Amino acid sequence: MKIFLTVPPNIHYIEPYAYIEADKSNTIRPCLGLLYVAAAVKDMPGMDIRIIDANVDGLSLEDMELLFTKESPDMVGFSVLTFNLLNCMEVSKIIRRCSPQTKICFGGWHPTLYPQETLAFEFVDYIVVGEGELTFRELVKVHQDRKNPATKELADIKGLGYKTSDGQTIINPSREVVKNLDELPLPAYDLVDATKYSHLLACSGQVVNIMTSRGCPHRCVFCDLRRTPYRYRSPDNILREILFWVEKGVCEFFIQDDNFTINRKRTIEFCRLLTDAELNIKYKISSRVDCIDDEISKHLRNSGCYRIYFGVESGSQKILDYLEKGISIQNIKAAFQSAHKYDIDCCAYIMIGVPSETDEDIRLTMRLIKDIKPNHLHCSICTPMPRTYLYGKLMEDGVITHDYWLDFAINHDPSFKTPFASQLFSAEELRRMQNTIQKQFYLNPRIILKEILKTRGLKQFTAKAQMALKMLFH
Ligand code: B12
Ligand code: SF4
Repeated sequence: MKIFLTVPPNIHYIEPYAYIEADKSNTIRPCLGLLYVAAAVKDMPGMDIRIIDANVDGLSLEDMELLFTKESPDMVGFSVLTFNLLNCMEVSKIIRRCSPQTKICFGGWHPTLYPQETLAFEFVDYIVVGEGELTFRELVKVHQDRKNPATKELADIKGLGYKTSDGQTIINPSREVVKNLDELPLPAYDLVDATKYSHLLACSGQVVNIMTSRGCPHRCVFCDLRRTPYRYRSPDNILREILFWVEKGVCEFFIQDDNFTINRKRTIEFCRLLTDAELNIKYKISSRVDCIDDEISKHLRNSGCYRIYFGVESGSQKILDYLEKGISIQNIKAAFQSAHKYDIDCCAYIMIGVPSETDEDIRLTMRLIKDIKPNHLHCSICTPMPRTYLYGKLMEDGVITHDYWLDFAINHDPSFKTPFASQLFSAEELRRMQNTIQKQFYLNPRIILKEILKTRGLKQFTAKAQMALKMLFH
């Protein structure tokens, strides 16, 4: 069976909440969702599975058409976020035209949030809701047994959405999450050329992304992960993945977890294991500020951690409380102090435009940034994302009067502009503030000097200089 798991070219660009210049020059990462799904099926008999990443290989829609016409795969899978939905649809339309018998399957966050609406799209045959490994394996199995499986066979697959022969859309009961992540095979990196992926801010040539946990017990109102079942891989299991890469000459990793240090015991155990293995690797993580202290920082540093991305969000306690971050300004200061003490770079994610946020709150955020001295800064605009708690609450309170995300999920309008949530500032004002904050931060001589000192090679220097010029003249 021939399966192409596909990353579409970026044709449509829906402005996100991130700083646009940084977002557009975001270095391309392998899509871990697709690599995990591929790993779950690649050992099945007769399997010919490929990852087609249009962005890394510079493939246009025309290239895609040629490829799908020539290859005519049995199934194509996409990892669909709300923000790349339109791109996935463009390619799906082409596939339906040039290879009508190919089954098209949408998995990932968007179909999970909007299953009915996504399946209703005429070019989508299947959707997978939630974690995809087991559901996709079962779907592939019934297709291996029979090219066009009977409704009865599809009806038994938990987490699957499908269409009956008379065009009805059916969403099966959901599948429980994978409890023991150690049981999952490692992502199928053998299906991509990992050397093609790098990162502007990385300190070596090649970085491999790994995910060591899923879900989050915390309750930040803007986040899709709010109070989702938290599970984590054991330190031994993570080390196995790292060793696999070290043997291939990779020495830098990005632990992509939303919050790597939630479980203190696991963090320390992992760091000890890594330090004892003397692999001499570097890695970076994201963490909550209340999950870092001197002991953790010391272990992280000793084992090669060189940067922590922190969700700081705001310098105003009132705003932190509104966001239900569950942290204090004191937690933020202590975490940065501790990371700096152990010479770990810190990146602060901050947010402006939170409903009810005033000029004074933003001033407090800027003052906090001066105090905690991050090495990097990402300023986002608060955005009620589809079906998040924040979005629901603003609808309940009558601040959002029309379910525009549902509308987008149904109509997929390419001219859609993401609305923000500020009751005080317009979208233009927020974008202006975001630009000013980013520029002021990165055009500071202390930051420029540090960046130059850390730059490796002409290629990275040119990339950073281009980014700086874009900021200056934007
Ligand atoms: C890493 C990451 C990124 C990376 C890489 C994204 C990528 N292509 O993988 C980068 C930095 C590029 C990124 C960018 C953005 N991201 Co992002 N990102 C994440 C993060 C932290 C982890 C994703 C990940 O790798 N997970 C690990 C894998 C294993 O899990 P998974 O992707 O969910 O895949 C599983 C299932 O979903 C399913 N599945 C997934 N794909 C498929 C495909 C098939 C065929 C099947 C069957 C199943 C299946 O099976 C997988 C295995 O169980 C998530 C938060 C999170 N924890 O999920 C946010 C998240 C996905 N991002 C989000 C957002 C909003 C963005 C941005 C808009 C942010 C911005 N710049 O302003 C952009 C949009 C980019 C774009 N245009 O597509 C939202 C998405 C919400 C939504 N409604 O779509 C999330 C959920 C964070 C949040 N706000 O809560 N992101
Ligand atoms: S922002 Fe981070 S800590 Fe908060 S709910 Fe999301 S993943 Fe958890």
